[in-house]
Amino acid sequence: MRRSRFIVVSNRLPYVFKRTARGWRAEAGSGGLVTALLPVLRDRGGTWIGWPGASGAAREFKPALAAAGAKAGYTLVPVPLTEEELGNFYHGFSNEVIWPLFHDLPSFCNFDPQYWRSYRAVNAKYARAVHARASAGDFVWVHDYHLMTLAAELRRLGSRARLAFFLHIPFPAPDIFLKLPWREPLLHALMEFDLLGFQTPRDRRNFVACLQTLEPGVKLEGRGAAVRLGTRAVRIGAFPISIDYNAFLRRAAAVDVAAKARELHRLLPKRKLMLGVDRLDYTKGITLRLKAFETLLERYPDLRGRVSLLQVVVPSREDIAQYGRMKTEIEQLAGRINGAFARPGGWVPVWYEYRSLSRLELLAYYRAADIALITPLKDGMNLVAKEYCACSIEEDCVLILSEFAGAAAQLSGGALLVNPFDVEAVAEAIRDAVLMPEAERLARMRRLRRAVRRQDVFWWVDCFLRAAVARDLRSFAPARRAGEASAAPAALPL
Ligand code: ADQ
Repeated sequence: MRRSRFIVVSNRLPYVFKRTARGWRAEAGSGGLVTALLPVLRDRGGTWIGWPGASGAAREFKPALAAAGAKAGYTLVPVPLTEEELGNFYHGFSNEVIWPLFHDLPSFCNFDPQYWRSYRAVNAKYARAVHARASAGDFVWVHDYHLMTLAAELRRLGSRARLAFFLHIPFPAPDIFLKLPWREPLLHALMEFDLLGFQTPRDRRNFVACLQTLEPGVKLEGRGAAVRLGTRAVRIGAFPISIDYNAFLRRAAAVDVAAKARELHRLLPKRKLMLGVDRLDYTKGITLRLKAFETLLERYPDLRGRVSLLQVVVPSREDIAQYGRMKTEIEQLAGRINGAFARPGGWVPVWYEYRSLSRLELLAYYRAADIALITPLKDGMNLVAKEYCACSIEEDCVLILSEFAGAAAQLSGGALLVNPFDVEAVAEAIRDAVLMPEAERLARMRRLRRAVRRQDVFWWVDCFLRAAVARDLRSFAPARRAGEASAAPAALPL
């Protein structure tokens, strides 16, 4: 009997393509998803389908893709996108409709009907690429909000592959979701997958509530492990994504990272360092965070000089006007706070950096930070929070985390949870963190690190793939303890 194929589909391929004098060159991406799926793809072989991230015809990328695939041990298949498709499908529907709507910001949405038509058409394009490679019984794992109608397009083509989907961003409550002009076709398209994975139980519940609102005939089965609509039963579950804890730990312990962390403390001496690291995005709550810090300094003069906020903003989606405006607002706020409180030749309250850090720098910042201030208005998970815990080797530090980050569900035992909209409460939490006794800091961070270690990214892949093959969704208890080699997924009868 032929072994089933394992196919991953995401908007982008896990490689960054660079044009050189001798044609395109592929550089491996470094995201959590790549790290998590690599052992599975390497051990059992497979295919990753996605946009190569650069404009150009498929044949131009062929040599670079073949070389990268041969080295990685799996096949890479490009889906080329035209400039128009990128405008309407990627920047348009994905990032001007779904991204703000699913992060509870409907007023930021641009519900242009052309965007929806392009989204459907581009999903159909991805579907053709998948269908050419996936036969009946093959396992196709689709990632994220760019590809929510992919299964519907595949079924239209007659696909009998097993189709699973994981949503990396939150799923909104009915009040928000119902604003989407294409709410029914989108939900129906999602129901064409065999398994739907969400980050948290709340996202899963929201999806079910939206379905129940629009389709009163929907039924829950297996104590909520599946939803049935007519003849279709779809498994649903919450699978919190995570990081490669051991890899972060190992790398953060390296001599060069430690030296860089010490250098940071030398540059910003005799104070607590409080770190914020975010992509430039309105969902990350950066301006409210700055206002909370300003409130702290206004309220508690004795804390002036004792804590600095090191805010790193990683450039992202700069070509969208909203993002440009937000960047200006962040810079003005940082300037206002420094203008009001900085002392000549001495303490500067906000150290602001707008750039992409190298891996070494990022880890050194994590290691150096006494406090991490992570206050997204809404976030699917937030891997920065987990990375910070993994890198906090001395365990003598504090995580302040938004209750609206998916990670809060797992990290509530050790983090100081805050409502990011409540600037006064965030200011109080910063004060608590600065003044927290050492014993409490250590106890909290130990709990946090245990939680991240136990449920690392390999555990996440295990759980998801087990749910895909389990007869009963409730039976897929995580089989592996953290730290063990991730051989299990490859052994699954996918
Ligand atoms: P993001 O919105 O990108 O991800 P996040 O989960 O925090 O947010 O991941 C950011 C990643 O970028 C981290 O892995 C981090 O190491 C990296 N990074 C951060 N700062 C960097 C810097 N200065 N230079 C280079 N790299 C940097 C989306 C969802 C999240 C969800 C993830 C995964 O929005 O909610 O957690 O997918 O599912």
